[in-house]
Amino acid sequence: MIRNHFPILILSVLIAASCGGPGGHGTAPDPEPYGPVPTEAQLKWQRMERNLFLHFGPNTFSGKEWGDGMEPEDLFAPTGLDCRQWARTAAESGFKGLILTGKHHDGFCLWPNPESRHTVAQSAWQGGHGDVLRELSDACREYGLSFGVYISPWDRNDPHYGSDAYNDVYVRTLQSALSSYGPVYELWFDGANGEGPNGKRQVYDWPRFHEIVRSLQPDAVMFSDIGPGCRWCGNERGYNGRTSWSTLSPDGFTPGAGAPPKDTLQQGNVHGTDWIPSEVDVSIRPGWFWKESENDKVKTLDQLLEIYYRSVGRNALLLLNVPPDTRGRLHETDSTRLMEFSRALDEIFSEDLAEGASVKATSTWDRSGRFDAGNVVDADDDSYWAAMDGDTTPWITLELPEERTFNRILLQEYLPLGQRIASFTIDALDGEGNWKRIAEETTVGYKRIICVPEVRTRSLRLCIERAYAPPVLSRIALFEDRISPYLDK
Ligand code: FUL
Repeated sequence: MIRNHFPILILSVLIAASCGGPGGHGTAPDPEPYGPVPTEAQLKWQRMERNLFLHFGPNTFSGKEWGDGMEPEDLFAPTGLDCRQWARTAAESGFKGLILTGKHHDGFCLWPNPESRHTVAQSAWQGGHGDVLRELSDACREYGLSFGVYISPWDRNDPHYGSDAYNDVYVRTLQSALSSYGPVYELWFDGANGEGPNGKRQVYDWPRFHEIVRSLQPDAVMFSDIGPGCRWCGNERGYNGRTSWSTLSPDGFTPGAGAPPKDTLQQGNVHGTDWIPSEVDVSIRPGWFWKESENDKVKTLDQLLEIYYRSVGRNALLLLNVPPDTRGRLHETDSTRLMEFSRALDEIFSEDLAEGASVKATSTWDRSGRFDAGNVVDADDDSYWAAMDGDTTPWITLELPEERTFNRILLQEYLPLGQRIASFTIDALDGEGNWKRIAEETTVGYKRIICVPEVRTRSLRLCIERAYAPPVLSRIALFEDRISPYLDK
């Protein structure tokens, strides 16, 4: 057997020797992943970038943020529920998925959950035959959107809350919500864990909850403070850490009161054991639920753009809450703002000013051409530049076809190989031929948009100052934002 392989072995040794082997010459084995990497589902999730959150339920009608679970079921009485309007608005404004509060802390279920006596089935709405999960999941399919659901573990109505029996009830509740409405892209586990109707608190059986989700919806990304699919960004004001690792070490922590400190959630753990990227959840209004009194407090376009730069532009996914009103429609002010937001993003990011640039790097993985520096300016997410094996401080230079003006620099690491870059600088060549520092930052990740004052130049240089493995970048792009005054500070 060995003898049969001998000539092939000699041949490959000869080829490798003549090409120079790994390290910038000839062809080398493809770059290996570094550290934890995303699953296919996490990668797909991250590429969605912007999703909508919909807080809807009895609180919409009572004006409360947290219902106490004692509200009569008839309180839930939308006068003209139109989930197709939610989905149409989301699709037209560039959002890819929707997450509905199927059950908030009051325990009221927006679908006829057989485990509960506090649901749409006990209400007079649609004669007790209504089902918001059904209507929304159908609308999502119609508009090509992904459907997700929030099912609060904290339940202020369920009489079993505070005993082992509640974990069984909750598992069967998940089972009911996850088996009847088609694919679910994200399951939202809220960390709040207050008292139930009898004053007791619940010890949640997280491993069981995860297991049932995995068995029924293997591609659903599970959100909680600490994952396992994606993590909370540590605040509800709409920003991720300026340094943001998609890795986290969740061992020894629990969602809720036992979660890691807020700055850890914002920044992740540089050498975290698991791939658990950050999700930024924030409301377009002061509260999570719709209130008449907040119709004039909808966030401005500038505020939304700032949130975009501090979430998507900082290696996180943006989950923007836009709560339906008592009709069961997105309010006109909110839907108009979403359209303005989407038009502004289209305008800002429509013209990539790095197009046509000639790109050179101080090192390249090999000479196969597959990992060349030019890959950072093509439109293909799956092509990337890789620096030479062992080189963790390469530079890459962009020579533009002519002088161009921009104030946004977009970088993307090629995530299937893990997150590697820990710090970098960017310089631009000024009129006198001097390199001027325009940015000094830390992580990149899925997407990093650096917001700088206007720069006019023909040449730009990105220097990787620190990386844990040779950098792999899939994109460098330049844009001019004439709408948002936001600058990184
Ligand atoms: C929190 C909840 O207590 C709020 O009501 C809201 O659902 C927010 C998204 O998460 O933990």
